[in-house]
Amino acid sequence: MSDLIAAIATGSVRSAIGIIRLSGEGAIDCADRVFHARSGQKMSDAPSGRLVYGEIRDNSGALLDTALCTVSRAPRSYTGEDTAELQCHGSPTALGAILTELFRAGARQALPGEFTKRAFLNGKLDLTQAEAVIDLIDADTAQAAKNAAGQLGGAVTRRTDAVYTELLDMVAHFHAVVDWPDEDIEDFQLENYLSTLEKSEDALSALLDTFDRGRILRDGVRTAIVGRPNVGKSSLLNALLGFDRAIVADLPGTTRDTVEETCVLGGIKLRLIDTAGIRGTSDAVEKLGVERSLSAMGSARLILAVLDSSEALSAVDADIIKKAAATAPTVIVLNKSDLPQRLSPSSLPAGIPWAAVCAKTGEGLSELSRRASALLPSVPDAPAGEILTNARQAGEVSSALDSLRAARSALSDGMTPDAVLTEIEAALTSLGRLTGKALASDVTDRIFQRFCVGK
Ligand SMILES: Nc1nc2c(ncn2[C@@H]2O[C@H](COP(=O)(O)OP(=O)(O)OP(=O)(O)O)[C@@H](O)[C@H]2O)c(=O)[nH]1
Ligand SMILES: [Mg+2]
Repeated sequence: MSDLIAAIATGSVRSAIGIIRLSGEGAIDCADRVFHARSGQKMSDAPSGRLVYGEIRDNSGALLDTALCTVSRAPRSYTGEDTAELQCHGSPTALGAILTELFRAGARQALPGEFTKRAFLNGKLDLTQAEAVIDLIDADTAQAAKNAAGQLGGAVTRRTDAVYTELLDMVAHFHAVVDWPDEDIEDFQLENYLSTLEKSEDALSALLDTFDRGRILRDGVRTAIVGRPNVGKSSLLNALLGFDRAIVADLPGTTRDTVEETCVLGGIKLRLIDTAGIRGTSDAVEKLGVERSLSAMGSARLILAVLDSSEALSAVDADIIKKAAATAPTVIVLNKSDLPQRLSPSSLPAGIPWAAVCAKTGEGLSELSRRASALLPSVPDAPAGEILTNARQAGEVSSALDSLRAARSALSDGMTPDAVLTEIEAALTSLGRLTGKALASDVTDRIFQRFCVGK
């Protein structure tokens, strides 16, 4: 067991309950030094998982809080070590004082993520699950939370494990034949494994295909709001956010710099970027703003091209729409729908979705949200957790896939089994890195399990 760590698990905001967690060598004894059960029972004598009511006192005996304490013993705990949890009142000041007492009693401050790191090192979670913990905590939308929860339940690993096991069988078979020539092991024929390779490739590429959607789930869609000055871009930003973030004024050229804010629209997280109105200008600062608008448009995943529908479509409007549509999926926003209309939707370029909106009242925003969602990738019916959201994980799946493709082309080029197997082992190493397991011991275990070498 590792050294004893302690931390406030519930953050530093005032709340009804605040939890302090202890894990490692001596966790339960340490809890006993500051926590005194009303019943007089020691936590070291309490059964695992039972909530015990009592008092927390400092080393001079002064009462710091009344609390519930629970202990879990290794290996049946979150970290796999002895742990104790103190459920105190959620006062950051009182929690700080209790933590200080625990430090006095032998614990040290846990580093960020250290409890989960220990859970991983002790085999309680694999790497994808450990990463899901932080994704779940950080999730901004219900869908993102659901997916992270699914990953925490091991959904990513379940998908890749089937591939890992089949490839491992293949490698183990090869090594068994080469390394144990005297054993009665069925001859290794690479061709017999062609369908395994194809199936594995399909499974990994289907998983990788979910990453585009996954990135959106986790990080949100970079969405640029662009248009001529004064068409109502900042008003649209404020309307989508539900609060006044950007300055709105009846003065063209109000927004000079880009303004970024996050909102959730139709269950999708958008990272909105309000930009300076695009026009030819001699003002040096405004010119810089316009350059930023164009660069925000260039890096956007979605563009909202705003027009003032109380005016006829101008050449600048048409140019902005053309640029936007050539850059990223675009929705035309016909703003100011409350004013007499001079812009007919029929004058808009065909094939680009549009929505009539009044940024002042919020009318039409749900239609806009439907049009925008329709442009974003969706994974129909992907069960929760089976969408890849993490760039590291996607990188490993992608390199495993590259290795499998290389293996298959080596096979069809008539290369030796050795050359093909090297690629497959590379794929296994990538999949092993995905979940955090080491390949060498897996191959050895498999050889003995499957082929009963030496009995
Ligand atoms: N009637 C009406 N006026 C609107 C609407 N949306 C915005 N406005 C007005 O249009 C003017 C310009 O709005 P802004 O949101 O500042 O426009 P902008 O596109 O951000 O302008 P710049 O930052 O200068 O590029 C303000 O007077 C707003 O009150 C709308 O839906 N209806
Ligand atoms: Mg503005």
